[in-house]
Amino acid sequence: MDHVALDVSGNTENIHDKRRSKSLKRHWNQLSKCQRSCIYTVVVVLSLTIFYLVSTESEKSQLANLEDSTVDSKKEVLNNIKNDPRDVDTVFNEVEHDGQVLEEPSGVEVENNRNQVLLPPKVLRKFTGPTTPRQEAVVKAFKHAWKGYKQFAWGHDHLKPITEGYSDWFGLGLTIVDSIDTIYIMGLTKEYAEAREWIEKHLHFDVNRDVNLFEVTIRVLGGLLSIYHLTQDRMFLTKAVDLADRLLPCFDSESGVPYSDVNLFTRKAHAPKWSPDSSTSEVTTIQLEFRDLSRITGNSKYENAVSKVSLHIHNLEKKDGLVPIFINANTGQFRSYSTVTLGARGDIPNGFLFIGELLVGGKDFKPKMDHLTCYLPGTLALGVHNGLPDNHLKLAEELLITCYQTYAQQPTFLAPEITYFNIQGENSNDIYVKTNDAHNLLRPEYLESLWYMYQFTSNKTYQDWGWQIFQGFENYTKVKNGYTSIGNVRNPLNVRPKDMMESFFLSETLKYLYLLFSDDPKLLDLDKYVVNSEAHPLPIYSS
Ligand code: DMJ
Repeated sequence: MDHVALDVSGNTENIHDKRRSKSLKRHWNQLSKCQRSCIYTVVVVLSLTIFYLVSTESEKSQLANLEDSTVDSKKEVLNNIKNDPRDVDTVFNEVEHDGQVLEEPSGVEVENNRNQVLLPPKVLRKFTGPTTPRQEAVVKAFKHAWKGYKQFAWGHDHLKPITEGYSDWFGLGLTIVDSIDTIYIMGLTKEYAEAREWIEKHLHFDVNRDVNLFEVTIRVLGGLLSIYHLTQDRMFLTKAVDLADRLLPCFDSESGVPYSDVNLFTRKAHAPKWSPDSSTSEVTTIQLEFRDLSRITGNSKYENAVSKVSLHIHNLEKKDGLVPIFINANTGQFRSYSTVTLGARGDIPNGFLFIGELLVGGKDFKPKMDHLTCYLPGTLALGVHNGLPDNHLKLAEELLITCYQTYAQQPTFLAPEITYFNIQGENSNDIYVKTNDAHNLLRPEYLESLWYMYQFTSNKTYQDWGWQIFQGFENYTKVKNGYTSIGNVRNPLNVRPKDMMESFFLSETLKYLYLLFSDDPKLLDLDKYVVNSEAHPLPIYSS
């Protein structure tokens, strides 16, 4: 038997090599055909195994490199796949939407810890347009409003439909950004293209203007994030990140409770001009948007800012668990003796349940209910759906009836801004409206509640109530160039049009009506989406 000698001398190397090769060749020739085939097979199998092991290692190291770099879309998708229970094909297919290859990101910075980037549950779905006659009527209303806005107020915040003009509050094209997800959900492709193009080309945030943190967060940041999730179009995300970075200085107060206003260009934040305090509801209602942004980008700074506020307010001392309406950003304390607007309830002649206000730090009760409060039945129902006690649903149903009365008792079938309740039992009327409170701003809160309640109970009466209210809007607020707020719901002969169509009419009011009239209970699945304060759906994350 030959052996291989270890030769350390350079001179003899070639001779040994030749001998060894001759000897191997002789052995090979002596083998049978079958033996040679066996050896071939073993060599091929071994080579394939080695090749597989080497390429797996190389892929692992590529992924590790990605984790340290600024993201680009393909890298992000690759990375997200690691955290995503869905299969690779599903995720990649979703990145191409409706045959449109998605934008490369520009300037979206993502923090290094890529493991923090979470994909939401699979929520992408196609919205193909109205399927019921009532939905068709709502889409027609939307198109009418959009046409007027496009003609007379394009790129401005709000349409003034009577004087054929516009009004600018923040100068951010509010109506477009606020309503683009409604457009998408209604399946309006032409309007979607117009809105998307305006946002891409004209929505810039380096404007030397003070804006309100809450309003811009719920309407603009929420709008951008929502449409980003619905379409996966990264152009919207890029804009959202830019905006959020300009809003963040609001949170740089001593207490962490945000200032109410910020200049988007100088990024200087401050309290409102008329008061040292921020509004408690405003500073606490901007959680979803900032948390969502941290989940998408992997940058925890947005979530950190808002969760600090949440923790702070939870830790403050409260009376019966209720909080006053003002809080100081510097001290982090509630304003003494301020009103609690959502505080108590009492029976009136026909036993309607309502929400009143506690004044002077909770000492006096005022039987007054803003239309804004009619969001509460829906929120209670959502709570029950997510595990809160069942008796909250009973409360929700009763409040829903009371809010219905605020519409049904007016000859226009439209609710006033504020309703008072007769708790003295002086006459047989349950409710009354003061002249200064008789306006209707096309608000959505009650329709929002009807939609939630319909989602969870399937009670078609709620659809019918929504339809009655929609007829009220059609009869008394529809004008030649859109829809207008009105000054008096009590007089159908003179509703006193106020010449203003707020963005939330398209963002919320018409969206909730469209959803309410759907025959598909999962058109917007409340186990997959959570809806922000301005009706912008955002995905629910598992953690
Ligand atoms: C909207 O901007 C939002 O719903 C906000 O939370 C309250 N006010 C209006 C609608 O009435």
